[in-house]
Amino acid sequence: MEDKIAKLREMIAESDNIVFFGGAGVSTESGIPDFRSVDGLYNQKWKYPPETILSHSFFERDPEEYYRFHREKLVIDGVKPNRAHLRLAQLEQEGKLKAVITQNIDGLHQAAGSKNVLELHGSILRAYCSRCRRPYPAEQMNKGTGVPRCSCGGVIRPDIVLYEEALDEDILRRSIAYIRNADILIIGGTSLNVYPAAGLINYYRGNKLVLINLSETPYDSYADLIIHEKIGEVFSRV
Ligand code: CNA
Repeated sequence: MEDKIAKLREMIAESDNIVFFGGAGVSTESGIPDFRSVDGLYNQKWKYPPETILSHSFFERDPEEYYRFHREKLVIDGVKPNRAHLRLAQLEQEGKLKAVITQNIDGLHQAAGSKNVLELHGSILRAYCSRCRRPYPAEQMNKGTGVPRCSCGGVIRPDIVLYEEALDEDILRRSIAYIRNADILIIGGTSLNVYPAAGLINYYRGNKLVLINLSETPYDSYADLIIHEKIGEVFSRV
């Protein structure tokens, strides 16, 4: 572990073109459960699996149940950025990190001070009407009860990409460009199981692919440096 941290520290010191690509594991140390860890959302008792509730067709069919899950499981009071978010923001300020590409929907990278954050799956901190697309403050959607409705009668929805929905093409295109041109690509806190996001790794052309994840991923053999440790812990030391 010491050797690997030292190696990563050295790599970071030498580069000014680092790109970070992360997922739910980046926020678990802030108290937000991920999907696939033992205490993640997939292993909790709920009427339907999270993938079903967080799908476009389920949202249309049963917005009431969707919002029960959304408010209980996705919105967590008082969460703060952890050492991984904070160090990434600092690396951007130092001119070393070009972009944070995240699958997370919690807004914690921006809360930590990161400016160039590409949110592949949107954010629960934004809301809009699913019928007329008028924007709404997220507060009302995240805190209220029942199904929030627009003055046009449409259901207000979070600005997140639900399962069955397409990713924003512009964000995807920009993410690919950052990854393709990166000197170092650090991937962390993601099981690399959710596509098309996980496929972004294939656009990297360098030889400094760093993977920081508690559990194994299908891409472990691609990594030039692999660290199976807590990501907040790792970033506090580099
Ligand atoms: P995932 O499939 O739940 O995988 C998370 C991975 O992170 C697992 O492989 C864990 O082993 C690993 N992990 C957990 N904690 C740590 C830690 N402290 N340090 C290092 N590794 C850790 O999540 P993915 O992001 O890969 O899956 C994509 C989904 C999950 C996206 O659509 C997200 O929107 C969605 N999600 C987001 C949040 C959030 O915004 N915070 C929370 C839960 C789920």
